[in-house]
Amino acid sequence: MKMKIMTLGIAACATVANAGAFFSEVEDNNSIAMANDIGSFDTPGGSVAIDGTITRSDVDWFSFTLDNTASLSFFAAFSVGNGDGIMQLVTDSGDVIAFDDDSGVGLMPAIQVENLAAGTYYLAFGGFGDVDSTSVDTDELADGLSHTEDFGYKLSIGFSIVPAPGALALFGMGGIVMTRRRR
Ligand SMILES: [Ca+2]
Ligand SMILES: [Ca+2]
Ligand SMILES: [Ca+2]
Ligand SMILES: [Ca+2]
Repeated sequence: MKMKIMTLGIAACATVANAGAFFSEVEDNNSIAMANDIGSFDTPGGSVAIDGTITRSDVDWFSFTLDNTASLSFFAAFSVGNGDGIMQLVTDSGDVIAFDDDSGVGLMPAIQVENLAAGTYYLAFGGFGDVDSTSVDTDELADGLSHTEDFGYKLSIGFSIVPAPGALALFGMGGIVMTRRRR
């Protein structure tokens, strides 16, 4: 059953345009100031697969920039074993806009956001007990403290970015080129 869900997650990654990039976390990334930058994303979007480890009192922060509004953004974690992860999505100004505990596979978190505006964001991946759902109201940031989880994880991140109206002409030209190639 778990394998089936994982397959679905990978299929979801594949629907995001651009070949996926791979990234291994680099410690110390235990605060927003020390976040690992996973890059900028523009039309048509892209995906990143992250390899990481959560140890006792550890939290991993990642940053990314959207050059245009992402119609759909997803963040999903996978782990072997019984690790219990949590995830937080934070704006550049420190506003916690999403938290999840167990929406993913097993006790792993998953977050899906529609219409995420252009800008820089921070994603925290940590252990259960660090922060909870009240952080969306209090803006308490994950700091690694008050959790004893210890597990390896893979984090799947994807963005689907629809061209802005001004870019539609260019998009049309791309379509003509493709038609010619088929002939
Ligand atoms: Ca780590
Ligand atoms: Ca860390
Ligand atoms: Ca969890
Ligand atoms: Ca904490």
